[in-house]
Amino acid sequence: SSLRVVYAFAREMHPKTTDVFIQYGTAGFRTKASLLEHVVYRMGLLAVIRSRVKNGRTIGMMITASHNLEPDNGVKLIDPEGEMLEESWEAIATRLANVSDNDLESTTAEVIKEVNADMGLKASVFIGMDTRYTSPRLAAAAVHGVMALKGTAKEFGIVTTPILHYCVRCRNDNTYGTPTEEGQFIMNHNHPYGEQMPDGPKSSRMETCYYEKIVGAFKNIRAKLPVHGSYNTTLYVDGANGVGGKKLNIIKKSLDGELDLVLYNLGGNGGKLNLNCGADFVKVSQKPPVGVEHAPFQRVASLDGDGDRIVYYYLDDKNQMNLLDGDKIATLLASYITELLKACEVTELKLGLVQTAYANGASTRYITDDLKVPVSCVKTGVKHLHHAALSYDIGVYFEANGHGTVVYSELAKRTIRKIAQEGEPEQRKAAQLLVNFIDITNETVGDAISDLFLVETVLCARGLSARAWMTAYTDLPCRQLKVTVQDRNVISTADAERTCTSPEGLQSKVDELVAGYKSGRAFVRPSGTEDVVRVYAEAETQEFADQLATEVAQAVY
Ligand code: 16G
Ligand code: ZN
Repeated sequence: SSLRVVYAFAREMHPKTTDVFIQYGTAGFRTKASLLEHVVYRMGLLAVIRSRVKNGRTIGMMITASHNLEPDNGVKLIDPEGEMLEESWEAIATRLANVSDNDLESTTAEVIKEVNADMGLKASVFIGMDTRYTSPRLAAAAVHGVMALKGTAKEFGIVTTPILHYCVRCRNDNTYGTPTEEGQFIMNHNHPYGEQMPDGPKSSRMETCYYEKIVGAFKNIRAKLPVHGSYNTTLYVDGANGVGGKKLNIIKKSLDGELDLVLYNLGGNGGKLNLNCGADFVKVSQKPPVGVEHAPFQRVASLDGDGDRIVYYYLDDKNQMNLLDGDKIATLLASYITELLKACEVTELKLGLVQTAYANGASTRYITDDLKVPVSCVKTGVKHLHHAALSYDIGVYFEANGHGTVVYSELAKRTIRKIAQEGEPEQRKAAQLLVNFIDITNETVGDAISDLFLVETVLCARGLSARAWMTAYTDLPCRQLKVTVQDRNVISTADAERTCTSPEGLQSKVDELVAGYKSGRAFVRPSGTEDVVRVYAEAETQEFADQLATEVAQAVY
């Protein structure tokens, strides 16, 4: 059949040239870019199958390796609601990625049968990529995979990961917005033998596109809340030489003094992607990034390479690093939402916070004792946090590394919108702010750009400088290390990765070491993205945290 010809042809173009086993991990497939072409092609096939299982709804494919260095790349699938691929499909993805070229056709047929996909349905896949030089080639492989199974591919070009998540969500739920960035170039690949996709949603439509929605809502709030106190409208940004900074450069033009963005590390001047810069570097090394000019106490927002993480920091007058990480952001947002809910006199909505084992112990104590907000701890990886956050009417989730967002239930949105229209004047005012706050939020996934505008909103509303924000609570000094072992999978964990269940004896050793330190806490977990074991420790002083981390690392080794 014609399908068979296209399929064989496309496969020839993206043959499997390596026998290295690859696994769909916490954030999809991620490895050296040179090992990925056949994987991405096959994920194109899988995206079509997934779309058909979801009744033709749109699936997303993002080509990125996030905060990893330039030689790496990766691919992950996005489900119709804009969420991460359903976990039960990860094994299918892994299987399809690893079969030989000879077995690819039969395995694909098996998968189609197993998941009961109706291959007569149309299928739609949105494809986006980060700024890596290997990304266009991989995006092309994705398109070929999609077309081989008669799906329709729409290429978004270079976008942040969260923008693609947002567009997928909008395509499947047009009440959320229009699935485009503003004025961007979109290429449609309608399969010659397949059903033509009805013209995609047009950017000329009245609904708000990504930038308009976020920036519009931000400006709305600014118009209601004047700048005051120690808040300063200048914000420095470390773009990690990736896509996030580039997008902020577009947004910058539509801001009229509400926020003065000073952008660094936009990828020019030989700046290398994520190299000694970006959110992950800043958080893990606790050092300022290269490529950014610093002024004492000037707040800086540091993004990661694909724009789904953000941390803030400032250097003080002694050039000391003061980090405002995901925990600080989560507590800032949660406390502001709580304040607005109180002003709305809403008591029926339950707000909760979700963290991982990496959350600083001081933040967890602050949330419980001072904010008096319920807090839960889940395994590392956005999908786990996102899922747990959905159990609250308003769920705030953040990893300490700066990945997070807020999710609002339909009930929460309905309740708040109603008060914004019908409440008493004071209630109405607070509810209207909340409505705008919700619109700034990208609820599909953590989004550095959306988070940046949320943080700036709260700081401005409260008249806070970064220094004042810092005083909410004092972080316990902490240290992260990685240990290379022969097989990281010999380590298994329970209790949201806070306890090692194997190898035998390791946890009691860790307990013993921790007991020797005041305010000590430590855990060991196998990485989901790299072939290493990670160690985290915190203690009363930096020296003790470093020492504890080293001792625990030795126990692993
Ligand atoms: C991925 C995850 C991130 C997690 C990190 C942990 C997503 C989108 N990203 O980057 O949330 O913190 O992996 O990496 O889920 P690790 O398992 O190597 O420590
Ligand atoms: Zn990222």
